[in-house]
Order: sequence, then structure tokens, then C-alpha cells
Amino acid sequence: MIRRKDLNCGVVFEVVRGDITTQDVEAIVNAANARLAGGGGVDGAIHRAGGPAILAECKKIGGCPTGFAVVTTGGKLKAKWVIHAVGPIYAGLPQDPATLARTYQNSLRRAMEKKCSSVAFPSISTGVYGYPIEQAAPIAMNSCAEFVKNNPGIKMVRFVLFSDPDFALYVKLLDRLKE
Ligand code: AR6
Repeated sequence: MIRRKDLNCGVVFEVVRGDITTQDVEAIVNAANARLAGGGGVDGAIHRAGGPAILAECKKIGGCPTGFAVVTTGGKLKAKWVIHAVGPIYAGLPQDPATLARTYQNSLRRAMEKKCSSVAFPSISTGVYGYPIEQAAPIAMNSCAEFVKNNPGIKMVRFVLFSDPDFALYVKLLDRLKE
């Protein structure tokens, strides 16, 4: 299942129901933790599919503060790069939305540095980290739209949702997104 929208600035947004580890894009984003230690959820799935080289690179990097992102190679994945982004642990604080937005934008910054034209995101922070997806999804989409409009280079941003309700929510937001 896929839904597309041309943002009319040389960038297409896509919303896909599926597994991020199988996406045929130049970079996939991981919802990592600050120790870059691997874990459950999408993080566990990426390390399982990509093989031990990714965790070895993460160990060398050592860690990543909340709101930031670092890059490793994609190991055995189709994607050339994995961008390990550390979203906020949801606490209902006034700064949570800005931290989440910064996590998405810093991920796109890393993708641009690697000259990627296509990037796929999971729904960062909305699993173990507890961010309500109804609040997180518009932040994800709007922060990425703002970034690509102001920073030419990336041609396609894909949001990969693991469940039908999450996919439906993102499709609704994509349809409403200004071109
Ligand atoms: N493809 C796409 N989305 C997925 C996949 C997959 N293969 N697997 C899960 N999701 P989470 P967080 C969805 O918990 O909240 C880890 O232990 C999932 O349904 O993976 O940022 C890290 O090491 C949910 O909607 O990430 C950190 O400690 C979304 O991905 C912590 O969890 C994010 O859920 C990060 O928590």
C-alpha cells in the first residue's frame, strides 16, 4: 500500500504500509537510543536485517544525543546508509514537539551530507518512547516538508508505517499537506 504526493518543489512524499528494513531507498532512518546500543522495535529489526557490521560502526561512534542523528553504512540492507536518529522519550513537556522535529530535520541533514536523493523514515518515538502518534505524525510530516523546501537535494521522502491505523493516519495527513 502506497500513497504519493508531489510537493511541487522537486520533492515527492510517500506514505507506505510496510517494513522499513526492505525499502529500496538510499538511506533508511533508525529510531535509535542515545547509546546506539541496539534494542527492540524498528532498531532491533534493522540490526537483525542489516547484520553485525552496523552495530560495530555504532559502537565506534559511541552515542548520539537526543534530537540528533548519526550515519552508518547499511550492511546487508538494500539501503546504502542507516541514519540512526534519537527521538525524545515522550514526557508531555512543552519542548517535546521541537525535539521531535529536530530529530527528523537532523536526519535529513545527514542524508544530504551523504548526497542521498531518497530517504525512508519510521514513526520515530511512537513505540517504546511513548509519543502519541496522533501528535507525532503531523510533526514528522511538517518538519520534513519544511526542511526539503528550504534545502534542495533530497527528491523523495518516504514514511513507512508498520500498522494499518498508523498508515491511515499518515495518509490523511499527506492528503491535507499543502503542496
Ligand atoms: N518497520 C517500520 N516500522 C516499524 C518496524 C519496522 N520493521 N518495527 C517497528 N516499527 P520503536 P521508538 C514501528 O519502539 O519509540 C528501541 O528499543 C513501531 O510500530 O521502534 O523511537 C530503541 O533501541 C512504531 O510505530 O521506536 C530505543 O531504545 C515505530 O516503529 C527505543 O526503542 C517506532 O517504535 C526507541 O523507541
